[in-house]
Amino acid sequence: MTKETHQTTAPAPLVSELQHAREMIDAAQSIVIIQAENPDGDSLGSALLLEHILGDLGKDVSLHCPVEIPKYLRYIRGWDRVEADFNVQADLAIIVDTSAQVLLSKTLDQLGVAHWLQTRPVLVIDHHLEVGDLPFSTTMLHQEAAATSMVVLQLAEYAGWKLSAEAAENGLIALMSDSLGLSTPSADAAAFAAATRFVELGANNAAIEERRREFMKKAPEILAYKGELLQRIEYYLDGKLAVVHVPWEDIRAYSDQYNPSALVIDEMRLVDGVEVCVAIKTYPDQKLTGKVKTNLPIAHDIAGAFGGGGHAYVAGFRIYESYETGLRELVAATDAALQRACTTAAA
Ligand SMILES: [Mn+2]
Repeated sequence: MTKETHQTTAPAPLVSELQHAREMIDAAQSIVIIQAENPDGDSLGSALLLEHILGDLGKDVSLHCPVEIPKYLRYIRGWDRVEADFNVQADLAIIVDTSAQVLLSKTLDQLGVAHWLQTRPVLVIDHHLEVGDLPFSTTMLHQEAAATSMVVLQLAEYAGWKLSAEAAENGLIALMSDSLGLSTPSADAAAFAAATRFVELGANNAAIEERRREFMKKAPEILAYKGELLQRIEYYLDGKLAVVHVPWEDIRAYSDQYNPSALVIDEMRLVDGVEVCVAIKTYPDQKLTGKVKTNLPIAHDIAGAFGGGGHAYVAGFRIYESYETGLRELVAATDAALQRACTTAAA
């Protein structure tokens, strides 16, 4: 058997990158871990994974995210340690799971934080390979992987840092979250190997899933409301575009308990012929937000037509218009994006 077959994680980033990241952490006593303003299971799980590892190394660690951790992520133990305040006493910042300026604008707007980031060491640990556009200099530790927690795991194994069972649990949560339970195209052998490693170190996937489900439980009236929303879905462009409208009265009545669009948007994606799903929420001041989920990689394209953005399959936008006008523009933007996708596929 060759040595490679024993490799338990993805091809390592450059050893020099790992070494540099390790030196930065070794040199710091107080470390702030930053999540961008779109926290998800990977960013939160990876932040907590790092918090446990660095805490066990004797570091003082604080967790920063400029927005509240969404309710659906609160099955992840430790979410309540994440603070909106940025600890400017820290001597190192680690940004997890992003290197896009637009996602850090709320952090950069906090008093003194932009200056802090321009003058202190900043390490970015990420699994997106796009080159970032951060307005301050950073050291990157990144590689193509199914989740940021896999890159953190590599760093820990390289540096010889121990992972407690709590650390491993957060690493597994991050990985399962970004890979939708190891079912996305990014879930390669390295992702399964990392999952195995986290389980060996004490993570229990069934227990995590049970907690997550317990947290997803909803009141009977929410299920009834879901039935109403399902009745209201409308189809355009020969059934390729599915739209559901969530007016302000619904937001006011239900959103404390459950995000209305999250109740139905994934099911809309599972309808024959549907390529694009949009949940439009309308607010009293004519603000209108659109959450876009797609089966073709055109979500960012559609959101971009409204000045919004996001990822290939999930994106969002915000405009100030009436519902009727917004809907008309959405149909046109979706039609154009679908045509571009067809042209690209045919080329
Ligand atoms: Mn991620």
